[in-house]
Amino acid sequence: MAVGSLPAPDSSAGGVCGSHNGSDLRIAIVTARWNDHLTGRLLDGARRAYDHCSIPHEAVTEVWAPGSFELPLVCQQLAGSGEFDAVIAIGVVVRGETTHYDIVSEAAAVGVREAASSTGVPVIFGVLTTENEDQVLARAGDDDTNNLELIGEWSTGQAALCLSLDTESRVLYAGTADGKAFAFDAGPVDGDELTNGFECGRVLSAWVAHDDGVTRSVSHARGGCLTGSSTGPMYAWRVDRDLSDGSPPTLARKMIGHVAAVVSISVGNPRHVVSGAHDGTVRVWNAPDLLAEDDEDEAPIAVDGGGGLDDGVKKSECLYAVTGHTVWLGGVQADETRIICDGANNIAMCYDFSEDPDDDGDI
Ligand code: DLZ
Repeated sequence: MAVGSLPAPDSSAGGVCGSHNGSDLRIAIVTARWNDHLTGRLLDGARRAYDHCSIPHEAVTEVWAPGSFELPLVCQQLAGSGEFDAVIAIGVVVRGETTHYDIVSEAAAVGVREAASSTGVPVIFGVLTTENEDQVLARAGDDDTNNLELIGEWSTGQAALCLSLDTESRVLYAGTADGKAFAFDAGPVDGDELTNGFECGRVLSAWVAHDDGVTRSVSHARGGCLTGSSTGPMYAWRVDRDLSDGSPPTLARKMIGHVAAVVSISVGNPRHVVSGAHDGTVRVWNAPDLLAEDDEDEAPIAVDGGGGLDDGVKKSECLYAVTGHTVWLGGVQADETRIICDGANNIAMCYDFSEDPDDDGDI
């Protein structure tokens, strides 16, 4: 069971948000003996998850049922006993040649749901219904293959809407709902000789990237990152991971052109940046030079003054569209010769931009 991490809920906003701290919880786990070579693996995974959620082992009661068909009855009894805050049902139903599969899996699913709704105690459905055993093994591997181990947390204070991990410089970028951007130390990597000195969770830089909207997209690039706003602009920032005093990065370029939220940015092609927006438009820009060592004090390459397009930006920009539909989250990729983008209308499009005679981005 994967255990993620969310920013703490904003109590002043009146929201309701769960937590992964189970230190006060009493849990019952009911496991089907049928297919116990598989259900045992799932049970092991659940046991490992106790630790991640701070659930003391003595607060967990393990119970066995003959098969998945019997899980609901046992869950019902445990949930109705008043002794548990939550019950977990674990089973594996593999399709065979008879109709048993449909009967057992439906009985398990409906029964578990009813056990929860009739008692008001959460009963978690941990029953895998699969075509074959391989599908189970893919979801219930040994060790931590079915468990993500939580090794670090980054706090952004506000909902993080987008992330981008620079594996080379070990910086994790995040954009948040209040228009900010964060550069975090991404922590150690096994075998990485730069491991020493990396401190997972440390804020390298935090800054207001977009003061008129939310930071809707972020993409790391060599020497920094690009952020896209919910109101259309996209900015390129120089970030030096060695300047870890939290000071804001320098703005390398403003890229003004989209009129809708920039939901996706691709820097897969070193010479171009490709961005996709909520209205289905895709734009190609000349890649800004973010390598601080080239010219640390360089002024912005092109800055738009007041919402229009200045020459420097417009010249380097081309516009495409995914038939007028929202470009999906993460839905723009570009390599040396192609742009691939997909829209909310289930259409993916591929543009060839290999022919760029004067190398200025005009295709
Ligand atoms: C009988 C049966 C069959 C054929 N298949 C499964 C299965 O794939 N997974 C499972 O958990 N249980 C199976 N069972 C057993 C039934 O759940 C039940 O235990 C028996 O029918 C006895 O009531």
